[in-house]
Amino acid sequence: MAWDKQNLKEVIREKISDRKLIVVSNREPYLHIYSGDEIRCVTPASGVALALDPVMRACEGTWIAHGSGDADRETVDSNDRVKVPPEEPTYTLRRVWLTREEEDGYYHGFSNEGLWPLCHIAFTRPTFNESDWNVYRKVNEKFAEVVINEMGNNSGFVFIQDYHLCLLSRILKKKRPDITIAQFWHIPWPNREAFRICPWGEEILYGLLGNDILGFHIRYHCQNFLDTVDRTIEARVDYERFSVIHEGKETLVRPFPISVDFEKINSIAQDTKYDEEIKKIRRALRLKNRLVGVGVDRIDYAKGIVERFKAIDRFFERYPEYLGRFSFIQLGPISRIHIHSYKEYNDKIYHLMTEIDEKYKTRDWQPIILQKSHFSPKELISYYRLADVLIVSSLHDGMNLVAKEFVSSRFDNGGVLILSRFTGSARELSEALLINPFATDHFADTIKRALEMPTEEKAKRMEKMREVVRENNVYRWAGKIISELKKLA
Ligand code: GDG
Repeated sequence: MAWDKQNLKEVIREKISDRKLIVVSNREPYLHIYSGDEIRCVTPASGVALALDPVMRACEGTWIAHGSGDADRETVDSNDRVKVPPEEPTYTLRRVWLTREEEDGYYHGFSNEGLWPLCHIAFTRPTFNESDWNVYRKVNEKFAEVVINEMGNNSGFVFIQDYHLCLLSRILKKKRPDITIAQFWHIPWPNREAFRICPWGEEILYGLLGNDILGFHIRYHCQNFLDTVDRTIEARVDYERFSVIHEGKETLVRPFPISVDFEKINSIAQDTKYDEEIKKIRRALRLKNRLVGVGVDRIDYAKGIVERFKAIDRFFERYPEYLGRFSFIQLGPISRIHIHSYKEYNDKIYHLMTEIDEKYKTRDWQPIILQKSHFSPKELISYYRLADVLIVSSLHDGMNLVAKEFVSSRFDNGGVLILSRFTGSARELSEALLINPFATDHFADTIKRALEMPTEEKAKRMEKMREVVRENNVYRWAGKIISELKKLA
């Protein structure tokens, strides 16, 4: 079956609409913010919100998340609830309030300074503070109380997002063994040697085993999780069924590769207004008729932006005939800037770009153009369409949606994707030019190969990748998880 928004809704109505569905995530799908004296409702550009929004609309469920907009408190009722989406209120958003200390310890601290680097093999050392861990535990308990409260006397399903809420399923199962719980882990699960350094590794594993289903993007991460459990705690790992049995309860461990809304991006990208937009960008950035490379990433060390710039430098050293003929545009919002390692990385990127620029630039040409701001999804499509080559060079990435967005927007079958082997996407997009971001010379040669690829080869590769993303779209991801959950209820 080809999945789309409509049949996802039907599957939900048929399978789970008789029971309550609660989604829990750190980030909320709708934020209220002040814009002068006015309050505006905005949606963070996240693939997860996009996939789960139709699910929530179809079953009129409840989404529980940290209320982080500065006008969020102004827009909820006395039970901290607000109906969303604003244009057609169908489901409930229940906001959880966190103090500055809670946000620091749980979000910036344990989640992003501890778990994020622990799970990404990116050679950035995790920081583990006992005080952050204690706050992380308390915040997970706080979320659990709100879930229990929202579930009331209903029986139902809970779908938890990501690494911010490792302990939630176990707390919930103790209080309400009747509810069926799934969690999706959006980042990689490392090998057991890497995981061993976490001082609270056992608690985290026990915490996750409260789930009935635990999903990762790829089978390899499932395998790593099973191995970690096998070597760390007292539990039975069943490698045949891909499951763990602990205290008589089974957790199924399954791959669900996340994706994007292919049809939506594909149809937006065909709007003729983009031809004008692309011309405008070419003029504004003085690109003339030069070949263009594009990168789109949150500024994060796991995305391998430094390695990408080094490869571009090597490319110009080796192939000076491209000086003045190729420019690389790096786009992306600054992220997690409160954290020292991110601030440092941000400075490093800027200095490296300046160094490379100084080395090669001419009066009317820059080798690397860095634009560290937030672009609208439509602006991103202009850049995807403009690119002769799109580069994703993550050192480690659960999936990487940028690669799939690029492929979805290239209805012209043009453009070449250079993709790191260490992304989940590389498993599906095997027609991309795969690279190891640490192998600078090969990476540099791959840029040359991409720029010189014959049109027919480009089209063949792109067509195949587009078929893969068209079929394995984000509605399929959500539909598969919902179908598995229903089997257990
Ligand atoms: C985690 C995992 C996994 C980027 N800049 C702008 C912008 N973006 C959008 C992209 C894309 C999204 O952000 C980034 O998605 P990724 O998949 O690349 O990465 P993470 O944020 O690290 O997400 C990752 C993902 O979860 C889903 O499971 O794939 O592996 O690390 O959609 O387009 N969007 C807008 N302006 C920007 O400037 N609007």
